[in-house]
Formats: sequence, C-alpha cells, structure tokens
Amino acid sequence: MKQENMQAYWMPFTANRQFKSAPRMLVSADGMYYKDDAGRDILDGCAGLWCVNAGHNRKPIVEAIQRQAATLDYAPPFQLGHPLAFEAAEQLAAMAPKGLGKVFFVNSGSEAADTALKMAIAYHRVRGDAARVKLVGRERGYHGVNFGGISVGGIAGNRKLFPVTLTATDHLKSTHDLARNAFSRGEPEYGAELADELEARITTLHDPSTIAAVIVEPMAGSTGVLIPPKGYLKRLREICDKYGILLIFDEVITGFGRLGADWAANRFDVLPDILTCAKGLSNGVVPMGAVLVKPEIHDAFMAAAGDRMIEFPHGYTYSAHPLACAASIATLNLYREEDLFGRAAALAPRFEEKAHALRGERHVKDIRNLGLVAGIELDSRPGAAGQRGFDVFLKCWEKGVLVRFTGDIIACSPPLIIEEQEIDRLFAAIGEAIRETE
Ligand code: PXG
Repeated sequence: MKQENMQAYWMPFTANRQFKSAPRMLVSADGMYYKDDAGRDILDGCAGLWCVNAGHNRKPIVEAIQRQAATLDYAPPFQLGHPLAFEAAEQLAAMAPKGLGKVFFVNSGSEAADTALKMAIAYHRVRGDAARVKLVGRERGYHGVNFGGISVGGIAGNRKLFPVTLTATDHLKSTHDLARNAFSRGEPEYGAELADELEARITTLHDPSTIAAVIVEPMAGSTGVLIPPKGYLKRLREICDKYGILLIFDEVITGFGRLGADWAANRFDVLPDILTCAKGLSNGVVPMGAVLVKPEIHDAFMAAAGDRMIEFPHGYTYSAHPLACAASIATLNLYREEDLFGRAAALAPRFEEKAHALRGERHVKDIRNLGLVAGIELDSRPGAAGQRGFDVFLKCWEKGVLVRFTGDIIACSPPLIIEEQEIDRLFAAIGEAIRETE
C-alpha cells in the first residue's frame, strides 16, 4: 500500500508515524497463522488481541455469520427481539460460572466494564441504598478506555490526557511483586494480604456503606500478565461480602479457556456478583461483549419498576447484534465440541516449561504463566522504558511470530488450538529475539 493512501486512518493505540513508515499489514488468517502483505505466514502468538481463542477462519463461525447476514442483518434491540439474541444468552448462561444466569449484551470489553459499573450503582439504588456510589479498582487494572473503565483502571498513561475521570473512586495496590514472586510458575505464593487493603484502608477511609463495587481483572492481562497471588481473590470476596460491596470480575481476557479453565472465577473458585466478558465470546470475529449477573441483581431491577417501564435505561444500538449472536453461538459450540478449554489445560505444562526455559537469557527479569498465558518481563533500557519490549516485538515479527508487548513485558496468549511444536517455535523465536536485542 502506498504511503499516501495511509494518511486518513488514525490508528488506535499505535505509534502511527512509526507504523506508517514501516507498515505491518495483515491480509488474511487461517488457523494459527496470519498472512502479511508480503505473503509471509505469521504464527499468532496472542490470539489476535487475546480474542481468537478457537483460531482463525473457523468454518462454522464463518458460515453462521454468512447465513445470518442473509437472513436478518439487523434488528433493533430496544423493545424488539430476535431469536438468536435469546439463544446466545441461554448458551452463554449455560457456560457461565454457576449462579450468573442473566446476560446483558454489549459490543466490547470497554462497554461491558462501563455497563457493569452502572449496573452496580443502579442495583444499590433500586434497592433503596442510594449512598453506595463509589467504585474501587486496582492499580495496573485495565477495564477498557471509556470514562468508567479508565476511572477504575490503573494505567497512568491511559488516564493522563483525560483528567476528567469519575471522582468517587479509589484503587487497590497492584499485586505485582517481583521481589517476592519472580519466576513463579502459576499462582505466586506471596501477596494474599494485599487484599486486606480493601478493609484496612479503603472501607475505613470511605465508609463501606458508600462503596458500590470493587472491580478487578482476576489476572491483569494488558498490563503484563499479573497473576493473582494464592488466596488473594478469595480474600477480596470475603471482604466484599462483609461490607455488602459487589465484586465484579472483568474476564474479558481470562474468560473462555485462557487460564486452562472455562473462567477465572472457576479456576480460582471465587464467584463474583457481576462478570464481564468480550473477546473470546465471539472469537473476535464480530465485536461483542456481555455482562453476566446473579439473578438477584436482575430481579431487583424488575421489582423496582412497573410492568411497562424500562427497568434499566441502558443499552446500545448494536447490543445483541444478529451477526454477533450468530458468531457467538457458533463459537461457544466450537469450544464445547473441541473441548478447547480442556485442550488449553492439557497444553499448559508444556507452555509453562517452554516459557520458563527463557530464564537466564539476558534482560529477562521475570517469567510468569498460567494456562495459555505467559509474561516475560525484561529489564528496561535506562531512560528508555518500553523500547526493548518494542524491539523484541519487532524482531519476533521479522521472524514470523506475533507477540504482544506492554512496556518491556512480552505477553503470549495463543489460540487454544495451538500445537506443541508451535509452542516450541513461539518461545524459541522470543528467545532469539531477546538475544538479538540490545
Ligand atoms: N477489560 C479487559 C480486562 C481487557 O483486557 C478491555 C476490558 C476492553 O475491551 P475492548 O473490547 O473495549 O478493547 C480489555 C481489552 C493488550 C491489550 O495489549 C488488551 C486489551 C485491549 C488492547 C490491548 O494486551 N484488552
């Protein structure tokens, strides 16, 4: 593509000028591989952007959306329905952690986060507990880019240009602790007590009766694969219960098999009151997100409004879009039929072994993993944080392997259909890239 044809598109979360000076252009995808515009096959080491869990170009999904587009292309979701919306919700509820039986559809993880936060505040309000308006997130948390999400999110760089976030918020400390937990395999040993900050500092400071919800990613994905310490999430759950605070799990990344279990909630045996998901929900093929809630939350809205009233004045033009529903139903079918979550669990030990084999390479100061996720943290170049990570990413790309980088942390999260030798190749390429990087 010519440079002059690349000027109109303002790319999201991209170094636009660097990209346009040396574009990395994807033109097709199949199974575990992308193809670039030079015809090279690129091993997809991060499931697109943590979303293509069933692999690319899956026939049942492609055919489902083709059929749906030719049958019912669009249906207004407000005061009207279409059958696939109900079927998609039923299927998702059946796959969800037990007890989260009500499903509200949105179009992205960011919308799911903001919807969940609004739901939490409104839930307390419809029950007559209108003082509960405060929202607690966590440092290094990512809940998308909308105003609610960045308010509870903990990424300074995503907030500093928009200093008009919600004000009734606070943040727990991040659980990341290399001094105690470097090179942990699976859940790190130390840090459960970090959850106590919710009780010792936050509920004390704010008065617990003003706090609506705590939102966390069970495993923080986009800030570099921060795996929860043993016991941490259970402790958060206990404190929330003690003070009547809703617990929201943002499972946009951790849902649909990523951690070697269907959900992080089940992996860690902690049931949130509200769970958000997106990405793997539709295998990334059509944008889709969802908020799952306990029936009592849904029922409180029903009880508070008259029969002909709108109980929750919220939703999007494309909530439960017919193509997204078709994609999601086909995706969930594939997950079940191919037992892809079981496959992720079965591959996890080799994935762990190959990831940790990079220990000892220069610059590598931590490796962490769970299920089919690994994070490799590199020392930063003095005065140039993030540049080494970017270089490793670019070198992997040159080798035909796609990984993610966040600052100087390399993240791998391949489709769950990955083969053993592709796991080997993924980490071998990262190792070479690190060795070639100053
Ligand atoms: N919550 C979590 C936990 C996420 O990981 C979102 C919400 C927002 O989803 P949408 O669909 O609005 O983008 C995400 C998104 C990365 C990276 O580099 C990760 C995400 C997005 C962009 C980059 O790891 N996750």
